[in-house]
Amino acid sequence: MTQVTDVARPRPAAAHRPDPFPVAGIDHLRFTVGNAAQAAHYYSTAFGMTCVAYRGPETGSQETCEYVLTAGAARFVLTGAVRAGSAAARRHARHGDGVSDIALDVPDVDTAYAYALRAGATGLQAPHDLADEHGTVRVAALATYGDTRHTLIDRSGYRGPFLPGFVTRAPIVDRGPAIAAGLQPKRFFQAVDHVVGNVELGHMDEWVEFYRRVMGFTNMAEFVGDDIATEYSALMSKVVANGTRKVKFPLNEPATGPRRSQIDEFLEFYGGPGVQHVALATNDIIATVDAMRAAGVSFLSTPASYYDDPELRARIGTVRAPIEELRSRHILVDRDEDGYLLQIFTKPQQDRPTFFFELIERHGSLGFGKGNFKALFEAIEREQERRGNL
Ligand code: TYF
Ligand code: FE
Repeated sequence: MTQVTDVARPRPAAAHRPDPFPVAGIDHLRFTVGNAAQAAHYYSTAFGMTCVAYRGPETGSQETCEYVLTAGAARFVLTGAVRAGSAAARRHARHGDGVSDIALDVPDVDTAYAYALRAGATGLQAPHDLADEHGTVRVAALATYGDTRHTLIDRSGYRGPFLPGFVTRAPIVDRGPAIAAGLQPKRFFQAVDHVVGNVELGHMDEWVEFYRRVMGFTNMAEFVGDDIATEYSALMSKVVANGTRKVKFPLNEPATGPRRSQIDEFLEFYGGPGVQHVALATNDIIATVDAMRAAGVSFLSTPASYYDDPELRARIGTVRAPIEELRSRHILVDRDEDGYLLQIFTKPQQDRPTFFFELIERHGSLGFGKGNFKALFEAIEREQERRGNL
């Protein structure tokens, strides 16, 4: 079977109007968690990530312990509070585990920051240098929805393991034997595909407008409008992306439906707007799901009837694996005019019913699985019901 590779469809840049806020990609995602030492272990064992850097009390950082883990181009920073009453401890007390920072790789931090402030963004940290023996990094930070931030980073002048102050750290587990035995893929995923924000009722368009005005992002076609919202999803959703489509931010707000919106559940338990899910791009979702399940990660289940639906079967046509292989793993399929995608969603990743992950394997499709929204939202609602939050 032919493998169609992920086709990016960059829009031609307007030559006369250079992008004032170019974003090259996501530099890292920071998760502020209750116990970074244990989270680093989870992401190493269950997500196949590699610990590459660390900073904490042993390296002169008194307030937090931070572990940097990578899988291909995806980089997570896990931050835990060391001291009672510290900023990280206070944040965690309110929100629980979650994404506190979607750090963006920008070529010119000062220009981007100045432009963002003129466009009405809230500055959290003015541009400044961080330096050590490996070189200099330029950083600044902007506020986005809730208590989430965008750190802006230009690391072109740096060769260290992560950022100044971090030291190289050996991997937490040796996955070599499992990889050699064919029990685990070398990488479970290779990049962050998209990062989704949940915002309050009536505020989605404001945040779409924020990304348009501040970062020059544009709307992608995929959205959940009124029609779908009232029928079953109880949410509205729009997607904004940068010019290259490499950075994609869907934004959700609750809608009034027959049942309590999953977005309202998030907002209540998280204590406000925040990152709902991160989609991780994999080139072998079957191997990844098998490895993650074997390590104890739980995924949402899909009724067998989903795979028997003749309409779905006709629409998706032939994909790279037999449907049985997808059905047994609860992997969803969607196809649009550009190609198809395979996707699956984990259950919430912490005690609160808030943040979760998606795995996505794209074969041409630039969408988000619109054809799966009904089945997906029904699966989420089954979980909400089990928690007594429907
Ligand atoms: O990112 C997306 O748009 C898809 C579908 O609450 C989705 O992953 C949309 C809203 C939602 C959960 C998943
Ligand atoms: Fe998604």
